[in-house]
Amino acid sequence: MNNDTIFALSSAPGKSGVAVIRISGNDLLKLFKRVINNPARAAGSKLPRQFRGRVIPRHAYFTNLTDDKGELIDQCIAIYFNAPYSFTGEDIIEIHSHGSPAVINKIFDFLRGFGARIAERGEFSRRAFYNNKMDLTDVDGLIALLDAQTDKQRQNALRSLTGHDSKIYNDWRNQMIEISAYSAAILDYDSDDLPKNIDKKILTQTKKLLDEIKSSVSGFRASRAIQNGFNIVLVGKTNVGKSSIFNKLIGSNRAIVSDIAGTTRDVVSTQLDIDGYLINLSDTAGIRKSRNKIEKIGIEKTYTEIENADLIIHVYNEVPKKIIDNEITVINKSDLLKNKTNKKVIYTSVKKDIGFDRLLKAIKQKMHDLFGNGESKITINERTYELLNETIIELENAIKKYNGNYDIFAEHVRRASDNIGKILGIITTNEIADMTFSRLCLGK
Ligand SMILES: Nc1nc2c(ncn2[C@@H]2O[C@H](COP(=O)(O)OP(=O)(O)OP(=O)(O)O)[C@@H](O)[C@H]2O)c(=O)[nH]1
Ligand SMILES: [Mg+2]
Repeated sequence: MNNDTIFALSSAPGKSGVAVIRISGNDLLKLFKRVINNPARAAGSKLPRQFRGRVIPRHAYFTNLTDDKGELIDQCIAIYFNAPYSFTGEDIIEIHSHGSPAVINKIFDFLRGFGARIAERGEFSRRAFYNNKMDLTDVDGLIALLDAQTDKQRQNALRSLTGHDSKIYNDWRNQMIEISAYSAAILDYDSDDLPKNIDKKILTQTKKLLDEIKSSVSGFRASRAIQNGFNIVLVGKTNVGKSSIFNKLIGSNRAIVSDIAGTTRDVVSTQLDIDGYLINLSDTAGIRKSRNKIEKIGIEKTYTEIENADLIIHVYNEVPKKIIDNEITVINKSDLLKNKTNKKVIYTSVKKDIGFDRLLKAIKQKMHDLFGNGESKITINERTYELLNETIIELENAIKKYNGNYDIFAEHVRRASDNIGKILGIITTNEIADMTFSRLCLGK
């Protein structure tokens, strides 16, 4: 791996109060001494003691940063993090300058003068990974945290960033290594030399592990819904008031409403935050037999939305014969109805603003059912999901083929442990690492 000196703007690009430029490399003490060789004086305070060659790590130095010609670039704060006590495990310098594009460019030029180069996407984290500062699940957590929009996403991301998930994975992996070592030992050693009933014990332990991993994976839908949003789709016949309800729920007139049946053609979607959960709400074309080419395409799209939905809000204008269990059944235009006694449905009226408290409550209840029961103790993404499923298959095969075949059993358990190793990045192919780091932004 390269360990030349890299730098990047770690704060958001553009104009800001303060910009943070981060530099990582092998030995940055000389560069740091150059950065702080012109101490600045904070308003109202004395000039700090002149720097006498000894740099204090993690200390904020206020400095007049100058270029080669001695011209002032900006007044900055500079901090030195000595290896290995830094994010990347290398020496790191942080320069906090004024957040102006002109200043930032000038500092970049200054750093290039020292032979440093701009970092690639995710390169800081990649270095942290190769210096054993983070494993891949920590990096997954970091990516999720930077993407987090809602409080729930923040909580889950932090949980994996702070090592909670790697602890569980490491525990699983250690157990598998132990199981496969014992099963190999059964072949090589006398039973007197091994713990009592070891054959039964390893089988029981493997089954227990399998159950635990399976139950974590079953929370994937919830995990994914937290990360990508919970998909709610409004469906029903034309003209029942789907677009009106959509607008009501989001509090703005995004979707076109008209008394012409077949108004909505394209799917109209927006995101909202309900109780800290990210919701993707979609309004769709009303379902009816249509000869209109465009409307037909719209209706096709409705079916696709239904397939990807976590929750369907089915809108009618009168109580249908069959109420579908896992949908929310809404009877809209209830201002036009006399009989409103069915307990299984929610009567709404956009016109009279009736029933939306109940609808919101029902949505929350459905979300609670999904998240409350299923939410996994680990955060699973597409990458880890695939590897966990492969782990499950290996463990199932191990148990299936157990029957005294300890070498085959050991081999399957070992393969299962390799998959967990891949999740952690202990066993890594460059592809996995590349895919993960390329999802990070510059400066991370
Ligand atoms: N009386 C009454 N009229 C309503 C209510 N909700 C909607 N409408 C009217 O019903 C008509 C159809 O509403 P939309 O929201 O466009 O219905 P839609 O289900 O989206 O229709 P399509 O997009 O064609 O499938 C409009 O004229 C609305 O003003 C309601 O609660 N009561
Ligand atoms: Mg509509």
